[in-house]
Amino acid sequence: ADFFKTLEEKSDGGKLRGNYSLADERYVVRQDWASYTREQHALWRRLYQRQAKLVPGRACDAFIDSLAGLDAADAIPQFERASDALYKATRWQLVAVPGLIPDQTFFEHLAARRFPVTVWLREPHEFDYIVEPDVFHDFFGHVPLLFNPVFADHLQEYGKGGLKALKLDALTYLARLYWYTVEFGLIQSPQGLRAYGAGILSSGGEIGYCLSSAKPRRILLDAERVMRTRYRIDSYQETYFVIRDFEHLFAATGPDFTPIYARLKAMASLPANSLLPGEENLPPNVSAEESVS
Ligand code: HBI
Ligand code: FE
Repeated sequence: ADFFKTLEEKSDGGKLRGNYSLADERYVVRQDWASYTREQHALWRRLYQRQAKLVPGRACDAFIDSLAGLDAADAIPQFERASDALYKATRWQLVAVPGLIPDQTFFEHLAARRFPVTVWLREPHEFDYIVEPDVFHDFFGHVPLLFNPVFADHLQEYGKGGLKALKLDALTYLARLYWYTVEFGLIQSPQGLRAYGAGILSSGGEIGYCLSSAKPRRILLDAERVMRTRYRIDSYQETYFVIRDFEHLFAATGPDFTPIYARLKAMASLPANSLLPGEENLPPNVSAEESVS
């Protein structure tokens, strides 16, 4: 996928960051929890405390409810314990991985209801921005929503779709779908827009911007439109796609995408900031300050 460098593509043989023992052929490792240092647990607590203060009124209820139950505030979580709780809830499991893994392996895990969680934690100087997912992005950002049955089923279907897309040379389209939903998706709620994307929920700045700024587009999710739309890696998103609820997301990715891929291959992709004729640019939330005045 163009936005993640998988392990093999790391031409510089980039040092793999520690905290694990040997990987197996599915790139699964054992989390070496004892190897995390006091400083790393302290950094985890700082990251967690910053985000935990931001999510009320900004993250969707499903995320907030699950996060509370994960008891992950005081130290880097032990994946096995969280995996046991998750399995009881939605039959998903967590598998520890050393970092980005090849697309095929990634989708095979999702298709089998296994979510890959990176074992290494960013350095203090990466507090505000990290290029590749680390344990904070993966665990804080992705794991809570796996407790939501509809989202959990969607992600397994997405994994199966990814394996099909690989065979149809259509990975670019599915990577865009993942980016604009699982990573940077917004969802409607009676109280206004809320974030459910892991990339937003694990970041300090974008969680406010994505809901309240007048700059980005906000468009109701349509799978084909999402798969046509390029995205930004190195800045806040210029477009956010909005789902009405998780059933909307599940239904949007239900159909067989083969005919859509054929259409998309014949069309030009769209710039990240597109707004097509007839498309409604949904309004941002009235931010707390304004609503008081
Ligand atoms: N590997 N560990 C990990 N996490 C990801 O989110 C991930 C990956 N490999 C590939 C990948 N994502 C993308 O290609 C897909 O999201 C499309
Ligand atoms: Fe992610």
